[in-house]
Amino acid sequence: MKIAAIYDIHGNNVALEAVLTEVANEKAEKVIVGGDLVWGPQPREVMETLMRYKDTFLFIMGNADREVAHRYSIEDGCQDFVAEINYWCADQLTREHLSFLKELPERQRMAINGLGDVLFVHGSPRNDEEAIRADTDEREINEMVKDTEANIIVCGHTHIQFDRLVAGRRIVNAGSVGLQSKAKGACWLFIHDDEIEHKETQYDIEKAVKEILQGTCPYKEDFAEHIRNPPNIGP
Ligand SMILES: [Mn+2]
Repeated sequence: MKIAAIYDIHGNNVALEAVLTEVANEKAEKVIVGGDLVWGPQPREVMETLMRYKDTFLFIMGNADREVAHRYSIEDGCQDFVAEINYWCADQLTREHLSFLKELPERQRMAINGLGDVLFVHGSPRNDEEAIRADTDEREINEMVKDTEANIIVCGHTHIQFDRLVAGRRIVNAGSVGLQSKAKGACWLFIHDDEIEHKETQYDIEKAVKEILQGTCPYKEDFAEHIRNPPNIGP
């Protein structure tokens, strides 16, 4: 079984298209889209791309999908620029897109030959806003994972790939397709046989920048700068 896990697309459609091309070339039989699909500069383009696969891919919700779909504001605890982008993204989407985002499930769980029970979540198994990082303390992780029996947990949310044996589990972060830190390319996971492989697909960053700057996203210059020069620290 070949499975692709593509997380944190964050409204970067050029990166998404490049990853989907590689996923198809690798002949992945299942694709899991790990949340935070649209919060970013090209929400409509990304949703239109993903909707071609709505009946074949598996999806989970990221915190930003909920925030966009329900138009979270400063009163809901968002920073002002986050709230501004939430509203703008929601305005770009159709009613169908918004209901699709609202109905995304929290998790996907799969028995994979050679690997066992694998749980796919956005943040941590207990909360999609909770960050698991390469250096998160084991005691903190113990609390986050104690209610799941899965021996492997695939997560995202923090936009940097890692693969750790911690808290009695293997925890693998897929990295971010469209708003990566510590990587120039579009990051994702390729699971094949009993291997979990980190992938980084090179994509046309200047094409993405051009499309972003032609659009009307608030803070579009910041998004363009981010994907040209990804920071070393995740969100
Ligand atoms: Mn997130």
